[in-house]
Parts: sequence; C-alpha cells; structure tokens
Amino acid sequence: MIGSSLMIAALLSGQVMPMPEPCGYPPPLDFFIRANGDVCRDFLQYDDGSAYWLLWDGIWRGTWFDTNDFAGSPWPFWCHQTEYWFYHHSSYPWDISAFYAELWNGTVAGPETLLDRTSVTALHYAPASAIYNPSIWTDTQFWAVVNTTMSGGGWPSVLADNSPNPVAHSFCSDDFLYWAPWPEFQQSLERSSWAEIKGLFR
Ligand SMILES: [Ca+2]
Repeated sequence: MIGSSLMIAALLSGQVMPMPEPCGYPPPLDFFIRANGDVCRDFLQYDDGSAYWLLWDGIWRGTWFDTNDFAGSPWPFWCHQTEYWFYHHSSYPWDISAFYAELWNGTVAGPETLLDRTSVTALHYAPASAIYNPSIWTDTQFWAVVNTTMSGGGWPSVLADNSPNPVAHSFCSDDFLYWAPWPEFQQSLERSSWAEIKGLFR
C-alpha cells in the first residue's frame, strides 16, 4: 500500500521547483527523502521521481523542507510520515541496513531541534518509512535526516535524482555542523562519479 501511495505522490507532487536557470556545475540534486503530512495531504518531495544516483557520502544526509515551496506560504507541517529510498548495489554492499530516520526543525543552515529519532530498516529500491503516531507538528522549515552512525561506511546508500535545481535542498554532513549541498559535498565527487547507476533503471 505504501508503494501505491508513492505513485500517487509522484504524480501529484512532481517537480514543484521552477525550471532551473543555467548555472555552473555541479547543480543541486535531490535525495529521495520525502515527508507526508497535512499541508497538501500528500508527500512533499524535491526529487523528480526518477532515480539516477546512489551515494553514501557523509555520515548524515538530509533534505531541508521549506513548506513555502509547496503551499505558497510558510505553514507549520503536521507530519505523519517520512519516506526514504535506498539502493543496495551488489558491488558496494552495505554493512548494515538499519539507520536512524530523524525529524528536525531547522532552516537551510542545518537541523536545529530534534523532534523524532526512529530506527528504520532500509530496503532495496523500495520506500522505507518512519511513521509518526501521534503525528508531529514541525516548524515551517524542517529536515528529514538519514543518520548512518550505526554503519562503518555511511550505509545504507540513498537514492537521488539527476534534475538540477536553482536552490539546494539535499545536504550531506560529516560532523552534523557543516552541511554541504550534494553533490558539492567536499569528498563526494570522486565516489559519486563511480556510484552512478543510471543504466540500472532502464
Ligand atoms: Ca532535482
């Protein structure tokens, strides 16, 4: 049932950001990290629904949500669920499938106030969700974060799209203090370049 709701989310939400202006490489790309709640009774997502990259850069990977992007004005968000997509590449096996799904209040500067931390088991090319019961009120800007501190190598590996955006919403961090937009993450380019999996999705 989660899968069917995802398809609806992809159809309804799509790419909500305006078309990107030409800009220097690398452009911001989006993780498959989504939040489901009451603003639009659907998933908020910045990814375009087409998986293109897998990556395990950083110890923390998160999406910064600004509800103004979806509702036309900033709204506190009644979060029912966050959803995370991963890909287990046979050449780069995970040392662990479990991760912490974290929900934080915070601006683009970074996560600031922890609202929830739930241990979730990542699945291969399928949604893994943290369900909030009761649901959680967030600020108008919040983060959904994959915390991989249970792993020795940043596993499980998350999925991301390949559509550039004018504003970065997906970030990696090695220390939870400095959050670099992916794929501009300092140490990510070399690893990400050989982690490309475009062909696998055709
Ligand atoms: Ca994108």
